[in-house]
Amino acid sequence: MNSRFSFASALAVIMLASAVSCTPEPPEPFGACPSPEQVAWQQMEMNMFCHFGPNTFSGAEWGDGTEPENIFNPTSLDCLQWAATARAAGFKGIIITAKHHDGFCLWPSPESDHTVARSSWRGGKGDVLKELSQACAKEGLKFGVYISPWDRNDSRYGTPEYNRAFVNTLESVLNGAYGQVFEQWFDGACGEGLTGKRQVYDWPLFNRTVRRLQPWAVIFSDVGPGCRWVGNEEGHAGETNWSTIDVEGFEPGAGSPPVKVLNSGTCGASHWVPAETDVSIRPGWFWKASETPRVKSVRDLMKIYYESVGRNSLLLLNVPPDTRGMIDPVDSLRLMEFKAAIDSVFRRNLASGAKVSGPSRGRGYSASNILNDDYDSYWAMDDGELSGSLTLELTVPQTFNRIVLQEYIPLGQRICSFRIEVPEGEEWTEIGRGTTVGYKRILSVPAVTASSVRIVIESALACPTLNGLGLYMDNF
Ligand code: FUL
Repeated sequence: MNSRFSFASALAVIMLASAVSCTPEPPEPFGACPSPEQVAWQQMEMNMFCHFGPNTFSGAEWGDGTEPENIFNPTSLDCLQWAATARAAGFKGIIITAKHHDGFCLWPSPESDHTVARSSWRGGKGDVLKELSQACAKEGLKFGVYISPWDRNDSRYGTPEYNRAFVNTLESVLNGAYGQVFEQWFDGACGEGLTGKRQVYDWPLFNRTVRRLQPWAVIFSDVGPGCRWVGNEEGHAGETNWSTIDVEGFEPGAGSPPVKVLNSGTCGASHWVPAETDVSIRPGWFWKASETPRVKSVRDLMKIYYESVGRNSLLLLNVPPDTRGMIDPVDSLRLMEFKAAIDSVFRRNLASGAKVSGPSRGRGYSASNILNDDYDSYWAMDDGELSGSLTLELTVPQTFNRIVLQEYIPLGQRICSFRIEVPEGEEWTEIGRGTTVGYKRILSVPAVTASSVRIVIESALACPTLNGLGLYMDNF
């Protein structure tokens, strides 16, 4: 080693060491934080719900469990058509009603006599879960299941024995036969069964069973543990929507927190249980020919999008297959129009290329991080700073009426209130304000043309973070 080389190496080591010492530590996670699976789940943003079963053929919303198995007879089931439609519409996964309250199983469950195996569909050899899980894999979608604990067919319902049977039912779906399940949907409904009795559900046992067989699955119920019901079936999360709630002492169904709490979450609460907004594209959950003229309009769907995805919630949009076992052409056309509308608004971020300035905790956390596409690169302020503002100098004046903000949720949800300002003469004037941000907040404001924009974080529970910002124009 010559002396010049060793001098250069020493210098490099010193420079590296000083650079490292100048890089601040990331903020400590704040309060209840999401698991990596919950972050990945939230990033899916929109999934498709498929209500399908005997009700599709009977016209009921709640079958009573006495329907003959042969009523289930799709004439040309095509799960690939569901999956291709879902993918084209921008959904990232499909959740199917594997068993609704009528107890009918869309797979040959060994735990029940009320299944596809007892129907003449495909000679009793059919399995909807198999076909759908394979179709999802082919289309690059995740596969999830709704399995209702309320069972109006099983004669054991209403006795402790039923809880054991329900665990076996879960096992036959979650044991890997259908691959990875990204979400297990637990309906809290607990009505009377065949014998007029109600079941006392063993929720801890049900959740343990899911965790044992599919540890990555996000478990939906009124109170999670993975994600929570948003408190209505109309498609809107609260304008204030915390991903945290207190779950101690609550359980799905009658024992759940008030719907207002489910809708808005609770600031600084003990558990990370983000909201999922389930809503149907039709008036009912199951397909009915009579409801085809009432498929929601693109305008309705855009409103739902803004009030779910745009309010820190995942959207689970029900698109029920028809009696052929296919997505109705009216629904699929509407989905394509919906996707085109979303794309037309969000295709181009009018803030891209802007110069962003504002206080940060230093190198690695600068304000400009809010405009790069790396999810894990974010702006953060110094510990103890609970308010602050970022200023964007746009390359040219832009007209916009939608502002997207994203918090870096792996470190917890922090922002309590913010406002957006544009210059008016020498002053800044407010054009809109909001409370929570979370994974994604889309704020609607009257269209404004500006060449600078200021984002003012007014209050936060801990130093604020943001990893995304967008300005868009919705001409719809
Ligand atoms: C409810 C059920 O009773 C409805 O039939 C539907 O499945 C909806 C998604 O959940 O609790």
